[in-house]
Amino acid sequence: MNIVSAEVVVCSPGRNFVTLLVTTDDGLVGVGDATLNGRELAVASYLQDHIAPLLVGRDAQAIEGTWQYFYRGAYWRRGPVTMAAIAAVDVALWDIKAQAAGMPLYQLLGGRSRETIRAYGHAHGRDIAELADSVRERKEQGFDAVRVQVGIPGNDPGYGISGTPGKPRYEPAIAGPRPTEERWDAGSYLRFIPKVFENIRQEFGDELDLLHDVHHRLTPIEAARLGKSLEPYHPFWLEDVTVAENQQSMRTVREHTTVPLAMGETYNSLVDYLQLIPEQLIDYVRSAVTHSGGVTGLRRILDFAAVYQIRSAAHGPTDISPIGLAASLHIDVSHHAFGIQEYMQHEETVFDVFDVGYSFDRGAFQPGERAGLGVVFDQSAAAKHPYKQAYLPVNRLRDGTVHDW
Ligand code: KDG
Ligand code: MG
Repeated sequence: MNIVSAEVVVCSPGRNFVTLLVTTDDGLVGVGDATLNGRELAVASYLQDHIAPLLVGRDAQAIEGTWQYFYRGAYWRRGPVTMAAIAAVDVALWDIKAQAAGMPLYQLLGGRSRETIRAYGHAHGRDIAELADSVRERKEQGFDAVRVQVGIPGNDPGYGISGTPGKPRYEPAIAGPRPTEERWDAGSYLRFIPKVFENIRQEFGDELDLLHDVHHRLTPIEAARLGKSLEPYHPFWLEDVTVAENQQSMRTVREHTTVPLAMGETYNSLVDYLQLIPEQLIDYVRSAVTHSGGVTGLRRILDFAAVYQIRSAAHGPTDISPIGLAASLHIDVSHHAFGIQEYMQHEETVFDVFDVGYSFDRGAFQPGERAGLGVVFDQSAAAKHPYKQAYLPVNRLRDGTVHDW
């Protein structure tokens, strides 16, 4: 079964997505997600200009060989652009293989390891009262694990907070010619967050799992202090407490707190974890199929993590398209090392373009029983939503110094 065409579509049904469509000589079409938030066109060009011409004529069944051909064969390995492009090829080929086999992808990945896929939802508010309303809403939807993000008094609405009153969703990538800017102050953040956890625990009790994303903003010793101060409220995890490049930092955090730690949404391969995993400096890997070389790349990471009792927690924000999310769900249901799946719901317009076979009910997913990945991409619907330039925000300290976002 040979590949006869590989087409890249960039569309924006509410937000930007990069989709790869791979067609075989017997008419099967596999889809892959290559969305890299705020840098979409770089991956589109990588796929269009450097990968698509080499894909045509290759054996669609040779997934591992094709993965290695684009990973090793390019000489320039790794990096978010390369690995998102390889991910899209890999997922499209797995989709084709499972369609050809007439079974949902998870069956090819070994079949079920569990009955349902537990997901955590997002809650946010400009203050604690608004956050509590948002947590209540998630509980009513059936979530029993909720990520809590809140505005810090005296600061602009920052990471994870919708600045628009009444806007239920937080979408960080804002369409426009330049990034928006936010301001950040670690001192007021560190003083306020324990009060937030205290209030939310008081109102919602001990059973609800609470997660929090620091988004790389603290120094290691600040992160250690945050962890210690939150221990009485037993968070499910703290995510990205410090910059992800220097893995050594996580040792300082680990030595000071028993709060579980999650990291990895900005990583793109197994080798990014060569210190964090064997030294057991984290409890959850946050890699997504879309940003870590596809089903093939992510399964390698999870097999390695499993040796050290570290579990998966696939990144699932709105910038992972329904194709990337579906691929994740097939791994979630089949891999032994599953921990939890992030779910930041897509806007309804997204489903005009992506017809999905997965389902979500009362805090849990099912990957669906359609053959393949289970997602059908509607190219004519996509054409009605052209690409819009959009950027993630830039973060600054109070004095204007650029800081980690
Ligand atoms: O593109 C960046 C977002 O996906 C990221 O900021 C979301 O941190 C995030 C999360 O945990 O979902
Ligand atoms: Mg995160």
